[in-house]
Amino acid sequence: CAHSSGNPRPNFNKHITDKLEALAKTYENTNDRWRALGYAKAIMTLKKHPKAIATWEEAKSLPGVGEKLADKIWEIVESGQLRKLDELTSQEEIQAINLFSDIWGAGATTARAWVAQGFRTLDDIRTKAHLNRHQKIGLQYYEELLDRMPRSEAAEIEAVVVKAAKDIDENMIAMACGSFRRGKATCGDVDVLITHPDGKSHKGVFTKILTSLHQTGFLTDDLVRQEDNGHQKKYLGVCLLPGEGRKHRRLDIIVVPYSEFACSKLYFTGSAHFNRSMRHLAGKMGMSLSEHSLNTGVTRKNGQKLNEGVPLQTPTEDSVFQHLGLKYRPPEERDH
Ligand code: DCP
Ligand code: MG
Ligand code: MN
Repeated sequence: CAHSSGNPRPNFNKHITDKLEALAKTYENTNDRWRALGYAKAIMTLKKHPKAIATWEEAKSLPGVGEKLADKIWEIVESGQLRKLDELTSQEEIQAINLFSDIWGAGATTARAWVAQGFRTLDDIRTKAHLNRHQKIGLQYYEELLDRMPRSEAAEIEAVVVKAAKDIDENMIAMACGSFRRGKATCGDVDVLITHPDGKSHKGVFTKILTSLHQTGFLTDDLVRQEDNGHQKKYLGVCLLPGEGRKHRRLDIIVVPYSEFACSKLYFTGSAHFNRSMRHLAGKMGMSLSEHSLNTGVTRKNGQKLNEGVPLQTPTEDSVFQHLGLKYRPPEERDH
C-alpha cells in the first residue's frame, strides 16, 4: 500500500464527513442515538471512499446511504453547507449541550441535565454546576484536552514513560498503542502499554512508575486508577511535558502480565470499531476476545456467554489473527 506509514488512507470526503460527524454528535447529545447510529456506517464508508463524491448517485450507491442521506451529502457537495446542522446548532440549548458534553467526564446525559437547569456557558458550569472530581479536571483543561496533539508530541510523551519504565528495569517493554500506533497524524491522548518479558517483573511497576512520573511533575492530575481489572492495571491522567508553551495532554498507562501482552496490545491499538468487529467474529466462531485473552469453547445463548471457555496461546498479535482465520493486519490498517 502506498500509504503504509503515516496516515494510511487520505479522506477525500473530509468536507462531507466533518459536517455529518457534527450532525451525528448533535443527535447523540440530544438523545437521538438511533439517528446518530444511522450516520456512523455512512461516515465510515465515506472516509474509505477512494475519491471525492462527485454525483448524488455516487453517494446513494454507498452502503448505509439512503435517499435522505444522499440528499444531505449532495447538499454539502453543491453548497458547502448543511442546513439541518446549521439549524440545530443555531439553537442555544443544543450549542450548550455540545459545549458541555466536551468536558472530560461529562457525558451527554450530564450535559442535558445542566442545560435543563438553565446553564448555557462554561462560566455557568464553573460557578453554579455541581461538578465531580473528573469534571473539575475536565473543565480546568477544557481547551487543552479537546486539542489533538501532533504525533511527534505523542512520541515525546511515549519517550518519557518509556524512560521511567526502563529506569525501573531496563528489560521492561513500554510502547504507545492507540491512534499513535495506528500511524495517525494526530492523537487525542497517548496510550502506553507496559509489560515485562519475564512474566513477573511487571508486578509493582504500576505504583512505581506513577510515583516517579508524579515526582518529576510530568503527571499533573490523576483521573482514574483502576487496579481491579484482573491482572491488568490501568491509569488515566493528565501530563505535561517540560518547557515553555506546552499543553496538558491526556495519558493512559496500562500495565499487563506478559501472557496478556498480545491481546492487550491488540485491544489498546484499536480502533474501537476494529475491536468490535474482531470480537464479533470471535463470537461467531464460539470464541471470545478481550484485552486479556482469546478464549475458545465459549457457548452463548441469546448473545449471553454461558461459560468462559479456555484461553488459547497468543504469544503474538499475529497468532490472534491466525486463531480467527484472518490474515495479519498491520496497525495502520485497523481503522475500520
Ligand atoms: N477501546 C475500545 N473501546 C472503547 C474505548 C477504547 O476498544 N470504547 C480501545 C481501542 C482504542 C484504544 O482502546 O483504539 C485506545 O482508546 P482511545 O480512546 O485512546 O482511542 P484512540 O487512541 O484510538 O484514539 P485517540 O487518538 O482519540 O486517543
Ligand atoms: Mg488514544
Ligand atoms: Mn486512551
